[in-house]
Amino acid sequence: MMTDYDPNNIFAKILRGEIPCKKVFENEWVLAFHDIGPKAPVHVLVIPKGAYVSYADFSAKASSDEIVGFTRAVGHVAQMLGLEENGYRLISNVGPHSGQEVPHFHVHLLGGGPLGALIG
Ligand code: DGP
Repeated sequence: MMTDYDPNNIFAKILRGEIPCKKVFENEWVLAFHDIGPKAPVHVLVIPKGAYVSYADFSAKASSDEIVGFTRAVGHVAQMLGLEENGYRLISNVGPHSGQEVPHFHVHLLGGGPLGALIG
């Protein structure tokens, strides 16, 4: 299922500054920005700066520094946005069954209000 990285995907264009985004946070490892079609009061996407198609690709190929940098940045963004107090949800879609639209690895960070049960 793992496909080659398409350097013309939308998030690659956002990373290159070719398409604008509402930036929330950036460091050497990640860019975080508001989703164009929010599914919760707060809906932010966190993407690594490296070229990875999906979580599967990222977890297999990224360096330990990138993985730690990304993981910490997701936590930092959640805290920055004030989501720690009442909680939030992290989702990463991988491949066609999940409905992954954009083939650049990303985590959806959803919160800011009750989200409803996803599982259970
Ligand atoms: P996924 O299905 O997990 O690949 O989610 C992709 C998300 O990306 C989806 O929630 C909508 C969002 N999205 C798509 N195009 C753009 C864009 O140009 N800008 C922003 N900010 N978000 C986008």
